Amino acid sequence: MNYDVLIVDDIVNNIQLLKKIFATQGYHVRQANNGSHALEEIAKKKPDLILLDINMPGINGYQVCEIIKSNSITQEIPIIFLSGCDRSDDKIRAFNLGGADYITKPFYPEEVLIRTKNQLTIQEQKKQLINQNLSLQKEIEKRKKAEASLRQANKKLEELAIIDDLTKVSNRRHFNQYLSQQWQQMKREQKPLSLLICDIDHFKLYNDTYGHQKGDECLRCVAQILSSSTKRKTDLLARYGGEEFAMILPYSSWQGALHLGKLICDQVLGAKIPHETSNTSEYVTLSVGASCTIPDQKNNPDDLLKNADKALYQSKTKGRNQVNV
Ligand code: GH3
Ligand code: MG
Ligand code: MG
Ligand code: MG
Repeated sequence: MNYDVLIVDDIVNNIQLLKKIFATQGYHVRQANNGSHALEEIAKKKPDLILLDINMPGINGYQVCEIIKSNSITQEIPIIFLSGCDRSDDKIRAFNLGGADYITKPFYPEEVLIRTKNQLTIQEQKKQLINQNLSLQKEIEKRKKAEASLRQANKKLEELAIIDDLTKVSNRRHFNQYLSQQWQQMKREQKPLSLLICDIDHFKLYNDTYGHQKGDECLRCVAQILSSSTKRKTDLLARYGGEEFAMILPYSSWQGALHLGKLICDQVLGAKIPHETSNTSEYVTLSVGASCTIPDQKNNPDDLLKNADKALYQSKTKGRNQVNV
């Protein structure tokens, strides 16, 4: 590689000699006769390596080194001191200032060449490491992003798998999962678990009168009303069947379930969705069946469902638009 080496020395002979040896290696050599000249050369173009004399008129080599090392742009340039000062104090000072190597004068040209090559190789390896590190970091970033979008996609899929397409409330599958989960939880805590099954009255007639599309709209509207009436974080509303919804109400007594059942009947009626062919009301109404139990060994979630179904049947036969338990 065509390295750019800056030789800083106030003795022209030294420079000439070094230039000769470096030329044999194909290095591009620049020269400076004193400290400030050296700094000018460095500012013009950053060299790959600096050979630095210590004793020079004006700024000495130590000071030049300090200036180079205190500048973030130039601090990585390897500096080899080349000096007549041969006391260990001088060398220690040079290394403390960040010098990479130290050669004493009079020097052997071969030694200077080898030490220069060593420093250039070290520098090359450092650059490679930095590049490897950079591309590794880029790779890590890329993978992190890919993982994040995968997680997001998975989350979306999981959500879709438990949501009813039409009404956007939980689907029957999620209902079943949640019911057995809450059954176990309430069994452990010995707390009541309530269930509401809500069935839209005369919905077949509604479809026959207004069409299937309006029927879908009505289902979405009722789902919305029911959804906003569930207050606790642990409550779950699901679409249980065609025009049937169910609510799982952990920690809710049968009085609480009845109260909520009554409330949603009132709210659906209060929404005044016209239903001219219903013989219950001129608006869409809801019939609700409620059940409640403290789970134990003797009963199971199916009993809770059966009881709510029986209560719903009562609501239907007693005239609809009501809740029974
Ligand atoms: P009842 O008061 O006894 O519950 O009478 P009903 O007509 O509501 O009950 P039935 O079980 O006879 O009819 C339910 C109707 O719900 C029939 C079916 O076409 C309709 N339905 C079920 N799922 C959907 C749906 O996704 N969209 C629409 N528009 N209608 C649906
Ligand atoms: Mg039904
Ligand atoms: Mg119905
Ligand atoms: Mg029915």
